[in-house]
Amino acid sequence: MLTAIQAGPLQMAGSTGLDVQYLSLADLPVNSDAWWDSVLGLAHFGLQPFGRSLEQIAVAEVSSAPLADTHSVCEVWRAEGPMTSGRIGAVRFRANKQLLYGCISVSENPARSGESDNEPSPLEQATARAYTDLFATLDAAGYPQLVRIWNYVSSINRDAGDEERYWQFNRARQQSFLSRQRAIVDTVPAACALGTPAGSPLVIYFLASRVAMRAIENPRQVSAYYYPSKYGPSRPTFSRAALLTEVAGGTLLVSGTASIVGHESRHIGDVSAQTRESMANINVLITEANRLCGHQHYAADMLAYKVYVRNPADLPAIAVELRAAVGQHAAVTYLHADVCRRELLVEIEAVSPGMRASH
Ligand code: 3EB
Repeated sequence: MLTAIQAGPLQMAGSTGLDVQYLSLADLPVNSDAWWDSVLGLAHFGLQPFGRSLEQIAVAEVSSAPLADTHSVCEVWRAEGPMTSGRIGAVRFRANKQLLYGCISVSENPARSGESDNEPSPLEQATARAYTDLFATLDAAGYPQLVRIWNYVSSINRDAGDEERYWQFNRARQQSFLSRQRAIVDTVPAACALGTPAGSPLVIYFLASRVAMRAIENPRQVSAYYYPSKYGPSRPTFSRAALLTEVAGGTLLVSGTASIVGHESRHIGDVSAQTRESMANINVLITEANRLCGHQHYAADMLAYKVYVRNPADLPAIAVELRAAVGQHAAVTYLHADVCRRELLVEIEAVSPGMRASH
């Protein structure tokens, strides 16, 4: 009787909720259709290929190694079905009624050298191609609101011509938003942009929605879309966090967050202090999210974290600070990756768990 009463409203609340799990390859079931039915998308992190072909599931393959005993980590996004899967251009996607997960991998074409003044560099061309197909997918599938984008750019700190590759990525990204008549301030998606090993393709995965999300900025930081031009001629197009509305599960998605106050990098050379500053920024975003939703719903110890570490030797120092900030129970996944400013040693992103009644 009690179960029957609870099943009604709780199932409703959970019908579009979003959840994330971090699993090793060995944890993925081979023969359980039911388990895969509620997978919205998957991102695999490791130097080896994912190695399984799943017809209905879109798998992003990111060549960043986990800094743990396992060779790979699977980030599994879950939502309630029914779901449909498909492909538009180079994007693979899977979607339920309100949310779409998509991923894309584009190789840079070195034959198009980009040496001449007018021709976009290979990275800019790859970025433009990826975002063209990404926006085409949102239009065709009907999920207009970009919520969160993960960008993995090979050799992100390397100089190319007289600028950094991250600057080229920023130019092409901003241009892609503009050419689609999309906003490049205020209502932009949460995001991150990390460096992968030389020669890796550009890998992008993303979440989009049929319902609105709230973009959140950090009062301690200048919005990235208003950074001064010393950080590159084209500003980065992202918000500090995205908050899905309650109908979409109320999930909080915190962008890649680093040791930046105002617009300046802080604590150069001190990885422990950079970790503390990054967590101070995330705590401010949690406070902002609670203010927007009107009650104390989000807390640091209930988020799941992904931590990008530039130098693997820094892992112990980072882990000490992180546990002090988030407690022993929060899920934390460490990955080896370059952060987009050379002086930044660590970057942290986070997701609130789903509010789903089941699983
Ligand atoms: C920063 O706050 C650090 O270019 O998409 C964080 C999150 C960073 C997203 C992006 C970059 C991006 O500026 C770097």
